[in-house]
Amino acid sequence: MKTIIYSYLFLVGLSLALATDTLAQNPIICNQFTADPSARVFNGKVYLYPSHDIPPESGKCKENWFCMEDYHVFSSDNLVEWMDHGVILTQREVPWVDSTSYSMWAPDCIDRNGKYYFFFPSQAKPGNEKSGFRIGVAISEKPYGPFIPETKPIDGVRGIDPNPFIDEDGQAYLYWSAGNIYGAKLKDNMLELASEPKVIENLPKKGLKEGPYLFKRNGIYYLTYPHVENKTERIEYAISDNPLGPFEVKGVIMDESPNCWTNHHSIIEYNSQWYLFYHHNDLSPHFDKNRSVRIDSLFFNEDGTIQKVIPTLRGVGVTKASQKIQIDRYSAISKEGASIAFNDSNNTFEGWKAMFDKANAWLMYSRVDFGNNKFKSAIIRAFSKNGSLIQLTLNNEKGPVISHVKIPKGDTWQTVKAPVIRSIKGVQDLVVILKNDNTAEIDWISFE
Ligand code: FUB
Repeated sequence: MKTIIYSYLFLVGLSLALATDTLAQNPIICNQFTADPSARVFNGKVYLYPSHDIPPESGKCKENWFCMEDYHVFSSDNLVEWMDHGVILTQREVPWVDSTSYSMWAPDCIDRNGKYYFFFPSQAKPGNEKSGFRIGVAISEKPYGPFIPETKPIDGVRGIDPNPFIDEDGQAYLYWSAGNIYGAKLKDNMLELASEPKVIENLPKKGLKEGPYLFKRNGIYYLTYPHVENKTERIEYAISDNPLGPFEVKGVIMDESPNCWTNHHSIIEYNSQWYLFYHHNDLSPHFDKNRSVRIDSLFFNEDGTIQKVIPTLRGVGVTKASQKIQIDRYSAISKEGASIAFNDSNNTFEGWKAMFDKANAWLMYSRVDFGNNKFKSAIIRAFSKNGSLIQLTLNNEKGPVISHVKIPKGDTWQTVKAPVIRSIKGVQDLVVILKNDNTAEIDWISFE
């Protein structure tokens, strides 16, 4: 799968935007690993502050463990195209951080009085009783940096997964985890605690809790957190009428994910829709410490409770018909004869392909925007050893046919064009069906 990511390289004061392809499906960023997504809305845009997993190199990081040396920030105004603003902070730049620890874990960011406060955990330099995981702050005038780190971590805080929150009355709070979830008031300078840390009570007693994320909606404080109820983490929530509790546990937002021990999330409202940002190890199926950020829509019930979010490959947002539509990020799939696989299992950043091996097998990819254009051709990048016939329909596999695409037999990938046989307007669900008994593999589909 390909994505459009704009990377900014700051070279001698010159910023250069690089376009690669990243387009709205899950995971949202496919040219690097990203985890622990803290999403924030600043000045009408969504900013994403994830952790940056890297593959552990021997001698550098502990084997089979997290390896994280810096942070990037990404932004988007449609949740589909993400701009990578590059590295905003590295372990080398923070005076109190042990720069050999590769433990720049889950961060978060908040704005106050025109400044952006980036909270991050890391291992403090060894040698005194204050080493271990501490939480520090770096400050910027802009959401995308440059961030200047404070010389010392926050006094009185030991742990990981910082989450700042500012209430409507202007009082700021900091939440973090260290087995339990802790909370305290912050001073207006956002750099010091204004109250003693307190364990947030009434959360599940058994099983690790971490990654707190607190938000307020209609006067209710929602404390959301990954918790190991069974074997791996699932995302749960509790509510209160006070930011420091007592909270009442309300339920599960996302069930345990197969193959990935951790989950970590944030929740935002953007353009009148709520979203859950979370992570999974899509691009690293055999090593769950190299994770990737996903987004799915989140809905509330009338009484303020949260509906469970079922993870999808399709993710959120609309894909333009003229773009490369990665149908392997499907919304629905036939019971048999269709599957997905990596294009190159040795380089998962090359994305996925859809595979068909039975007549009438299909995949549906929802929300393709055909606009008002009269598209004349469908284009498919495909591979078919013995030649195959692909039918494109709208809505479902029995819906109106928009194109018949003949994939000639061959030993290599081919880009094949076929006429669109009816006018298509607006946002439509696209269905791709194999119509004969030969096999076909499809990388992407597009319209022109
Ligand atoms: O990313 C490292 C750690 O994994 C985070 O701090 C936890 O929340 C878990 O996601």
